[in-house]
Amino acid sequence: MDCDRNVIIGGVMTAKAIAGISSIQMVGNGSGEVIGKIFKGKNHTVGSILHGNICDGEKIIDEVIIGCEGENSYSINCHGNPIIVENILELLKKFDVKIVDAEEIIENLAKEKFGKNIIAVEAETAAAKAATLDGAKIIQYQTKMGLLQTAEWLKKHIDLMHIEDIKVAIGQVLADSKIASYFINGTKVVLAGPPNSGKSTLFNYLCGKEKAIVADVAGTTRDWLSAKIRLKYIQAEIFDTAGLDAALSSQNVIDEQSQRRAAELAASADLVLYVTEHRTQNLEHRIQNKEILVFNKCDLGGNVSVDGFKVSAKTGEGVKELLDGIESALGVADFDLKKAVCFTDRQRKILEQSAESRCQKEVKDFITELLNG
Ligand SMILES: Nc1nc2c(ncn2[C@@H]2O[C@H](COP(=O)(O)OP(=O)(O)OP(=O)(O)O)[C@@H](O)[C@H]2O)c(=O)[nH]1
Ligand SMILES: [Mg+2]
Repeated sequence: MDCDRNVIIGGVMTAKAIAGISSIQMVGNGSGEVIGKIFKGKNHTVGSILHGNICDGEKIIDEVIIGCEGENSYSINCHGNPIIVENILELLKKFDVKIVDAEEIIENLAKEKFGKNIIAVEAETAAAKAATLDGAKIIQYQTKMGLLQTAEWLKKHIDLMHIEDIKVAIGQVLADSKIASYFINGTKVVLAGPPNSGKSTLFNYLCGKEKAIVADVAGTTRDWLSAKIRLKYIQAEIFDTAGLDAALSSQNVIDEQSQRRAAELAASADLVLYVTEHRTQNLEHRIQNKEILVFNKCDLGGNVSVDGFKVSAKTGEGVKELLDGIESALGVADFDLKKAVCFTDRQRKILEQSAESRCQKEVKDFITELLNG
């Protein structure tokens, strides 16, 4: 998106919810004149905070506090009632203010603030959406050190480096970025395994509520369910799926679909918890890579010969260890937050392309693109 200062943009910066106050931001050349036409109160100067009314002609819309943050940047802090907010936005439209979403405004303000440091500009919007505080910290670190520093260093020294060493360095950044993305975006964990093994019971235990139907009947779950849970370091979206059973695939259209969906979800997961009964240890549908084995119903006894987590979704035994195991398997438990990582699709694509490069010159061009946009 280009930052055209001659178009005045405005939008709501606070979440859409019932709230005491809302904040509407307006940026672009001529914003001050718009404020002059709709605000009745003291004259505004840069840096001032004013109390007064937003008016449509003689009609008062709301009593507000206006922050004059720059010559062409204003925040209108009004009451949070959505009708008031809507009325102010409608009024702004009358003065040719283009209403956009908060992300576009943040990006515009960041472009103003950081100019050509595109990584810092991208960081502003990405950090606002980060799923955890550590995720936001990782992003902020990339704007001065981390990715910025690594890219600048590579650009400077690339001609003296062997192409294979460059690829190893870039490969490391990409591998670390995958783990960083769990802090930034959260992770997808899928419960899969044979029917009746206790997947839905475990899902409910992890969510802390009876969300999924549980029954002592194989094939209880057909459509998948998901819920977001907070682990020690990251946020995870967990999915409960239909029990995997080859015989069900050809039984009828619904079972065929639920089998396919379960397999697709498992394939797209960051991590699969393969849940099987402690006593039977049915490993027929294992996903092998990116999975951990969960031997459920350990309260009923039995011995396990394979590595995995012994749990009881009924009593909660072993679940804490399982949760720690999830974060260890994803690599977040001991992840150094001060690593160089990429955090947008643009950055990732450029790094992936540079890792495929055949010569230093090609890599240099990609790194220049990474830094300059
Ligand atoms: N004793 C014991 N019973 C359990 C445990 N976990 C689940 N069960 C029981 O096992 C039966 C099946 O549980 P579900 O959670 O519905 O199993 P599921 O894997 O979701 O089954 P499908 O949806 O058919 O694939 C229910 O009767 C549960 O109460 C456990 O840890 N211990
Ligand atoms: Mg189920």
